[in-house]
Amino acid sequence: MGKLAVLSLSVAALAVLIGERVITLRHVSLSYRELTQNYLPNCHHIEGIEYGAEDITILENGLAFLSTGLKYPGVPSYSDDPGKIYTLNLMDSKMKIKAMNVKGDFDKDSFNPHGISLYTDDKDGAVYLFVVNHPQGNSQVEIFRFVEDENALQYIKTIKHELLHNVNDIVAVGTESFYATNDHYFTNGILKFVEPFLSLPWCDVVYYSPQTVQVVAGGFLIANGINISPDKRHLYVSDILKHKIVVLEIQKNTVLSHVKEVDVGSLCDNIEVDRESGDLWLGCHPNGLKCVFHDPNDPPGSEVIRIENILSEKPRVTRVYSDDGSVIIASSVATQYGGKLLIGTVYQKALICDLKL
Ligand SMILES: [Ca+2]
Ligand SMILES: [Ca+2]
Repeated sequence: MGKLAVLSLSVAALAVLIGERVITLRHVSLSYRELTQNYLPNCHHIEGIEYGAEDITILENGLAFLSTGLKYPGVPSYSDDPGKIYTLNLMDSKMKIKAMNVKGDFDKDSFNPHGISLYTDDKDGAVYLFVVNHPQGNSQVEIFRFVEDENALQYIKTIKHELLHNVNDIVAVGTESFYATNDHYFTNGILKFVEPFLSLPWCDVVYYSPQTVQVVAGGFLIANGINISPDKRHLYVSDILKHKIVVLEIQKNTVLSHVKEVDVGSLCDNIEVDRESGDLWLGCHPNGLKCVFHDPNDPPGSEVIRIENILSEKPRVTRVYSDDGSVIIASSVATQYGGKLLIGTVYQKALICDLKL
């Protein structure tokens, strides 16, 4: 066969591959989906949040922690300022955020917080905030102790490990131990783009303790949210491009068994778990393609999904809130407390609404 014929065949094969990939990615990103608006009463933006609150979690007493100002490849960033952690007291009708002061030998200028998780030590009641941090684009986990009377975070330690290479979210299970999700397999910029383009399911969940670090679950397309059931027996992992929440049972810290996958029909990001009912609250992207292009004239919308009775044979998946992006863009987390629903986003605002359950 002549060189020209080989070249022609190669170009044709590449064109077929790219065409197949484009069609697949349009389905994966749910780009055909029509969103039905579904609003809640008394929604308003949280004053002072303009550059995202990618993750939010709430203490038992109603104090919410917001991880803000994320800078991440492929995600717009409208501020050069370092990221910050804010608190918002949901028991206080003023609903004003407060920036947390970070104490100790910690580099605040490169702080780039992403997923967060709270852990309360049963022994002494001390509260720890675990934060995924990306200084200079790296991945590491910071552990802080919450100093309540000063609304401050006392820096304790930084954890880096080669298995914690693309950490997105985290759930703390001890004062120094956690499960974390990697949202990519590769660390190289081009390969990180190729990985989801080829739908390579190579993302994983890592268990970390001072004694043991190991991959405990794999096969995720992009694992970008993780949390634990109130009885600490099950882990929930969001596999955003498969539109599924994966349920894993913790046999031992390092031994997980696959229980089931629940379809959510949306690209869900972080997972918050109601400590009383065990319900899952999910901040989701209804249209992934719009998230990639983030055109201000055709913005990505937002969606909040609740899953009740996830361990039963018939989990109930409910769309609690939907917006086409005219109110809030690219929601990544939703969590509720005392009749209020908080919605955070990757790079834009945060919203608080009344919840009618
Ligand atoms: Ca989280
Ligand atoms: Ca996330």
